[in-house]
Amino acid sequence: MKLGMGLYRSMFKPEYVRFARQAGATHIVAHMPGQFEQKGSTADKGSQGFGIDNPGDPIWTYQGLRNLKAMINDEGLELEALENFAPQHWYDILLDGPRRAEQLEHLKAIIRTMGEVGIPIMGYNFSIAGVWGRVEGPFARGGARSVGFENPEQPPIPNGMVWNMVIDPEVYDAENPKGTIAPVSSDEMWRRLEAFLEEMLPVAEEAGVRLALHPDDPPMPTLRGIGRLVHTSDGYSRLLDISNSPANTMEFCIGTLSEIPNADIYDMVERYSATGRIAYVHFRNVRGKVPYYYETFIDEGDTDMIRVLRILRDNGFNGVLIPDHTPLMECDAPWHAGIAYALGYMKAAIRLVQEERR
Ligand SMILES: [Mn+2]
Repeated sequence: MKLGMGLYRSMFKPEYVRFARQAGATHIVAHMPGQFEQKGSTADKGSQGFGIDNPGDPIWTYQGLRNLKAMINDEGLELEALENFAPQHWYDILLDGPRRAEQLEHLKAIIRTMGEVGIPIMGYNFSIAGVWGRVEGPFARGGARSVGFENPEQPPIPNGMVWNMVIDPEVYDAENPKGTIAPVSSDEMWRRLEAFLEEMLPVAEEAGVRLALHPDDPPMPTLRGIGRLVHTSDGYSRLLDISNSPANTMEFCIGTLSEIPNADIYDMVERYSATGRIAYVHFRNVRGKVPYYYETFIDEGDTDMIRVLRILRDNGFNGVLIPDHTPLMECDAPWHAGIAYALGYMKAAIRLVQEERR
């Protein structure tokens, strides 16, 4: 098992990679879209959700990805995965809209480019509502600020917003009528995911890239009128049943999965790590389950994270684990301190479970 760290788009800089190395990480997961502030909060920013999706970001070109990987390699780390397509790349794939075919071709080109550059995993979250509705508060130990979910009212999604980001009006179809996105059933979302994978998996296999699906966060059965996919303990099983392709894999989020009601996180870790199709792990802890939960420090939530590591070890998981997100610690560098705390804990815990086995 390998220790990794996730970086947001604004953090693709040598100093952040060196910080990861100093904290013991060997791998980077690059979270591609979004304008998350460096303070690291992923709570909503009002009516624009996470913000406006930056159109034409050159990071997605061959040159952009090659430079990103080179920058990370120059600091002595590996680039393990890209995380999340930009909403502008695939809103009509999610919405089954008129630009679907064109957008599929663009995503295939991105996957081929990843193969050429040598980036082995593309993490994705097949969702229209996206990560939405979270609040920020002093929910973690000692009043550390973190995000939570408190069964919010769920207004429908305005047209022009996908994955909780606003598509740039010059990119999004200007003729798109005002109003809101009509409800979509969960079965229809599964149908769209299957159609997406049918097109993408052969390309990914040929490029040597694995597509890794994140569970729906928060794991509600519907969010803002849109059906969700992986929000029960059987959700990933349905994903894996779609195709046996080695490119059809999971971005296995311990935090999100442990928020699923009436489900046992250790059973899920056992069942799914035994398939060998976990591409990488989001290793974070949480207190509570939907529709009420709070993100915590790694050692204070409902889940025994060391027990999770032992199961992963016993099933031969040899991929990367990243902290995902953490509470912010009270100091001049709240995000850095929170992540460094998680990485130190993870590094010791991984060594512990590996030594136990010898
Ligand atoms: Mn996650």
